[in-house]
Amino acid sequence: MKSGFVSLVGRTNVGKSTLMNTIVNDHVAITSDKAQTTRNLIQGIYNDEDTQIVFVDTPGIHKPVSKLGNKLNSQAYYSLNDVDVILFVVDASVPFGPGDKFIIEKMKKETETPVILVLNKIDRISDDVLFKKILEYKDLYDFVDVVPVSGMKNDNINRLIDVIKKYLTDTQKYFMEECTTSSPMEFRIREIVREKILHLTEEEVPHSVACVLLNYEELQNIVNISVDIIVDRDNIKKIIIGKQGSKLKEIGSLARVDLENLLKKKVYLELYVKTMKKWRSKEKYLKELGYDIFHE
Ligand SMILES: Nc1nc2c(ncn2[C@@H]2O[C@H](COP(=O)(O)OP(=O)(O)OP(=O)(O)O)[C@@H](O)[C@H]2O)c(=O)[nH]1
Ligand SMILES: [Mg+2]
Repeated sequence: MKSGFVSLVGRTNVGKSTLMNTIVNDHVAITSDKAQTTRNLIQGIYNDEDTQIVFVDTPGIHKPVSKLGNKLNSQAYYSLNDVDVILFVVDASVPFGPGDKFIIEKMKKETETPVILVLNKIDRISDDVLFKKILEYKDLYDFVDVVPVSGMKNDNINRLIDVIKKYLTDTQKYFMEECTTSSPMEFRIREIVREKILHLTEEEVPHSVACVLLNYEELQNIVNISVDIIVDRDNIKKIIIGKQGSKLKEIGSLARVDLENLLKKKVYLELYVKTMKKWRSKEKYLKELGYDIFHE
């Protein structure tokens, strides 16, 4: 039996959460094409006959413009040294950028942990381009290995797991085998609602949204759930509600399908949209909204 912790770090949008979901075969972290989808450290647990790997998904590292932004970065850095291996995930279908360079410099300064370069989204590029990418990245850092994958298409994931296994140092199980994540149900519920907002709105909306679980009541045949959607401006509130409530209705029905899958029961979901000015820069609200649960 081998076990250990592995963190996924990289720029926003490179596909860290998608990759982790594929590895653990469950939707434990929400994903979207918007920047900064992940806001917390999220553990995804992988099991096979002789191995347990705890993956730690992190918020994409970026230039912070608010207290929330700072918090997200500090969580990502925090996961560099407490793990057996780091997966540095890059999007192989876009050029190497200042964001990647910034993270490489950070890793050079702040960690001795082995780093595997994961070239993701190879479903979007030719073998020729992939070969060039490998050469381009190889000399930038002393990576212990390079593994091209497609998290979305489940391509070459077994190879990645085999490589990770070489660096695991523990021999004990941390979680029961049925667990795919350590996140509390309350967190998973509000993240599902936030994911649907990310999917159904445009770029300006997502960053100003946080979700809070107001009520969870499990009856014999149904679960009653209410979630507050907190935004920092009234015009964002209008966008989320939509014409005659149409957008909010759409968000609600998509979220309900996922919640019913998660809870294996019928769900009655109520959503309320509220404005709370500048919540992203108010320490107190960040705490209330659950943004430092791994730091205390
Ligand atoms: N074509 C392709 N798209 C992918 C792949 N993996 C992820 N994506 C897409 O890339 C976008 C970002 O994916 P996420 O998994 O949310 O990215 P992330 O790195 O977790 O982003 P942050 O949480 O913001 O740091 C989504 O639209 C995914 O569907 C892949 O292997 N191939
Ligand atoms: Mg993510």
